[in-house]
Order: sequence, then C-alpha cells, then structure tokens
Amino acid sequence: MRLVLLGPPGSGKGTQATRLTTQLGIPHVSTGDLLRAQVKAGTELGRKAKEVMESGQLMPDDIVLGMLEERLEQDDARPGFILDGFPRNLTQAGELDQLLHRIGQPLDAVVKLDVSDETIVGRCKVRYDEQGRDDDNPETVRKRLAVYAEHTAPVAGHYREKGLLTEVDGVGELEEVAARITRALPGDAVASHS
Ligand code: B4P
Repeated sequence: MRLVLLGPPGSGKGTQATRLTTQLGIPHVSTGDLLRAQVKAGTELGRKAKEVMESGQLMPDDIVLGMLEERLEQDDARPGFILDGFPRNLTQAGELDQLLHRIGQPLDAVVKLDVSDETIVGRCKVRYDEQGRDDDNPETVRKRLAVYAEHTAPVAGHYREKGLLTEVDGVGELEEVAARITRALPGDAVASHS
C-alpha cells in the first residue's frame, strides 16, 4: 500500500500515520520528522530547517525531495509507505509522480483529513503548552494555515483529477478518525496487510 495523507498542519496526519503503520506494517515517512531529525542532529540542513519551520514557511522543494528520495530507497519502504507532509505544493506533487513512476511504485490512495482552522489552532496550542514545539505557537500556526491554503490545498485537486482522493472528517476521537481512514482505503490493499 502506498498512501499519501493530506491535510492542514495539525490535522492529525502524523497521529493517524503512526496508527496505520502498525495496522498495515509499512513505514510512516514524515518530511516534518525527517527535518526535525536534522535539527536535532545540528546539521547545516537542520539549522536552515529550524529557521524555516519557526517562521511557518516551507523548506525549498529540492532539499525536501532529496531527503524523501533517500528515505524511499531504504529496504523497509519496498512493500509500501505512508507519506505524511509530502507533497506540500503542486511542484512537489509533480516531482513525486515522477519519482514513483521511476521506481515503479505508483500511489494506491490519497486521504485528506478535514479539520477547521479554529480546531487546529486549539490542538497545536495544547501541544505547544505540553511540548514547546516552536512552530505550534498560535501565531505561527496561523501563518502555517495561510501557507497551507495558498500552496498545499491545490494538491487535493491534483489527486482528485487522478481519482485517488478521499476526504475524511478529521474531527472526533482518534479511533473514530482511524476507522474513517481505514474505510477510505482500497479494500484489497488493506486485506493484503491484515
Ligand atoms: P509537519 O510535521 O508535517 O506538521 P504537523 O503540524 O505536525 O502536522 P500533522 O498533521 O502531522 O499533525 P499531528 O498529527 O502532529 O510539518 C512541520 C514543518 O516542516 C512545516 O511547517 C514545514 O516548515 C516543514 N515541512 C514539512 N514537510 C515539508 C515539505 N514537504 N516541504 C516543505 N516544508 C516541509 O497533530 C497535531 C496535534 O493534534 C497533536 O498534538 C495531536 O495529538 C493532536 N490531534 C491529532 N488528532 C487529534 C484528534 N482527532 N482530536 C484531538 N487532537 C488530535
């Protein structure tokens, strides 16, 4: 199963991807997590990523694509993967199509989590208070939501045209949202992993 989880920042992509990883036995590939690992390791890329993430903007496409390509080449991603946080704009969506075509691994499904801006600001505020993630402060979250509306929202149309997109209500208990996502996945793909 090769799946993309779409949705605004804080819509629960990472949370649900972690659950799906256990259910489907395929890795969760989050470009946000890959960037945060670089920040933690104190690399040059990490220093740039820290600055960009704290401003609520997006990292340059070529850097994120290079990181993703390297990750998808690893053995554990051969049976499939759950992409979270990529693609973030139409350029990245086009690059992903080409990359997956090159490695002969086209997408099976794209699930978009729908959550209102106010709910997202509230959720991220909880995480900001608990974990102090700089880009979760309400002012930065509003900037990230504006970047999402301008750059990422059009990506849904790209996948709708390809007949791959299902939209799912992302508000509710974690189990409820998880069940909605499972129902949105192609049946044969879920069965082959259970
Ligand atoms: P991400 O790491 O992708 O963003 P995120 O806000 O963590 O989103 P997610 O939707 O995964 O939310 P989560 O499950 O954690 O990106 C961070 C930054 O990295 C970007 O702003 C950008 O700068 C950079 N970046 C990443 N990818 C890039 C790319 N491709 N190109 C360029 N730049 C890129 O959930 C959020 C909170 O809500 C959690 O606290 C969770 O516990 C809570 N929650 C989840 N589901 C809930 C539910 N049903 N009910 C109540 N709370 C819930």
